Amino acid sequence: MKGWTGNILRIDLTKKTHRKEQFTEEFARKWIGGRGFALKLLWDELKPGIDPLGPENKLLVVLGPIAGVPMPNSGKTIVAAKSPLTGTYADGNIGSHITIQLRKAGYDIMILEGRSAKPEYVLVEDDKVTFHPAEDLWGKGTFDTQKVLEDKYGRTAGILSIGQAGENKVLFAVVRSMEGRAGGRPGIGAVMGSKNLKAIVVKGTKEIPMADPKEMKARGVGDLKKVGDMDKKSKWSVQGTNAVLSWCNEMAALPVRNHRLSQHPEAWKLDGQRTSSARVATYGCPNCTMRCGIAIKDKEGHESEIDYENVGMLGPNLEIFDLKQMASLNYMCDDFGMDTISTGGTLSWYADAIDQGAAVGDFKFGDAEAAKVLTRKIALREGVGDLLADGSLKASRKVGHHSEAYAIQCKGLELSAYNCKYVPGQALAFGTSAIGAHHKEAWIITYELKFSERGGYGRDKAQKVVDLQRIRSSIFESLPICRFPWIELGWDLKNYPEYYNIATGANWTLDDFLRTGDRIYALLKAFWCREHPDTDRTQDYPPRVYFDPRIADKEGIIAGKHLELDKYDELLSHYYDIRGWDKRGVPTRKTMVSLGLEKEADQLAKVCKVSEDCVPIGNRGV
Ligand code: PTT
Ligand code: SF4
Repeated sequence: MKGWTGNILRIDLTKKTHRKEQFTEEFARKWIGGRGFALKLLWDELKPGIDPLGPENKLLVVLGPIAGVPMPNSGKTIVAAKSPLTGTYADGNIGSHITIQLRKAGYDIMILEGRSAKPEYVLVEDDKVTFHPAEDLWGKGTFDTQKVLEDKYGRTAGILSIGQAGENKVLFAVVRSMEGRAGGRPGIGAVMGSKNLKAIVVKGTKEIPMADPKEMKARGVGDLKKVGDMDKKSKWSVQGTNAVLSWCNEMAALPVRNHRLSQHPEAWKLDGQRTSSARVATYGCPNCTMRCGIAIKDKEGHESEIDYENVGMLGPNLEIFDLKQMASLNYMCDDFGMDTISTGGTLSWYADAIDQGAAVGDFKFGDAEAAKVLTRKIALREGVGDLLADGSLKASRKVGHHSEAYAIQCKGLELSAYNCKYVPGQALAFGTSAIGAHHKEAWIITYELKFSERGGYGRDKAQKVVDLQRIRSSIFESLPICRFPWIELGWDLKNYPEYYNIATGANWTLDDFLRTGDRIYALLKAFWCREHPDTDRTQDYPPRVYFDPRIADKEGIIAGKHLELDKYDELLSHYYDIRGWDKRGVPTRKTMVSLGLEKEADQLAKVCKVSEDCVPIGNRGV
């Protein structure tokens, strides 16, 4: 097998054993790598209904055929498990030296099973696996943990770690790597913590097998330079991801005050120009010539990387417009190892619930000092932090008083920083994202607001969401590789099948990837259905408050506008038609069989009703 190492490293944390297993070429060609591998393995190996924080859950670190080789932006790793936040398959895409080191150690997949009796970290050095006590690291933040392990194993060792949030099983704890990287929004850090696993360290010395190593090297060197030059010319990484903040504000798509507003006159204080001027360092992933991570300092001098999602959710969404205060919250999330998006979304829900009289407390929008106190409490699960550490949906269900309506989440995962109260296509993208409301599945907002009718429900939007889910699931999450050269610089998509072919000796076209993307998306949704057998189309709705005329903006370019339920439902039906899913949003047997998922359709049918075929849109009666 060329391109893939063909090896799985399976580590049992309970028994302290490990073994090397092989996967077949058929498996590799059907699922590519990254998300594809992780999804199929978790589908096969996890019994439906298991406790995500129990020892029976598995933590996967997964690569693919061009991960870690010197190709543009190929330093990404997938971390995956069943999520404690959403109760379904979850993954995150994280830049890390582990991408290169694990491949050089001879593996594409690492599966961590069971649970250590005491805090530990695992060290993988080629074929050797050792278990080390981590009591001295337990209770430390991710910055210190990274430093201790780097001092011991070197700057280029592959290191993944968790902070106190993961240790305390905050349901939106992330895994961290290097100075600035964070991945696994739906609680992959909590799964790692539940296994008493503080860190994973990998060092490898082998050659990564390639079908055409000469061509790979020549193409890689040339393309890395070309992407770097394109970036310099376009100046994209001068402001990086936060360039989008002022655009969102202008377009009335910014989350302000828990999405009750979509614009704010003070938003400029946190825009790309301000964050770029405050830059004290630049971070990036391995194998990248774009290096988009802008690091700034807070008042105490703590340095952390800010990206648009972090700024949007910890800034305007909480009505905090002081750059240094926002930077403090960001630093705390990074050090505790906690997702900035869900932290911001849960805190804003809490301020809203107090405002609406649903919860008792003294936290208010705009109170940065109180937000910092609460952030610490969440990470340590102290006092009200214990409630908030379960995320906005679970917290709202405990608090009651209709506060679930303004928990800004889908399938339990808080929305990334785009206010969709009058952006139906992006609302559909969040609603149908099978891992919960993450923009990485389909970011159609720029297409929608630049090239399509604002507020319209045209079928083109459903098609666009499907197209993006196809491309992202198969190419970017499964090779896996960073999508920014394509999104931000217009680097041609056709490069990726070419890289894949050079690595594996295959002869794939873009269409082969798109079809695999459909297979992955059908199994992703089937995973959700298997875990939630009574699922229905309302699980693919955006937050209910978007349909409520009472929260329409009072002024500005979308004054009085909001989403309309009957039209959204029709758009959702178009989406299901394109996908070949029934009116509940469950993939039909016919669709699954056509994608090579016959066995999986049988398995799904044991717990959830699976329709044979779709009902044409006119007969749905929605
Ligand atoms: C990603 C999500 C994002 S997406 C952001 S900012 W973004 C937030 N970053 C966080 C952070 O930082 N610290 C923290 N404690 N929590 C954070 N939560 C949020 O997590 C990231 C970049 C970015 S920056 C984006 S868009 C792109 N995402 C990619 C993706 O998803 N797939 C892909 N193939 N390529 C991508 N390239 C870009 O990578 P999750 P990273 Mg992350 C500090 O993991 O779970 O998917 O959540 O990976 O290495 O840090 O790079 O405006
Ligand atoms: Fe990492 Fe940014 Fe480079 Fe992508 S563009 S590989 S996120 S540094």
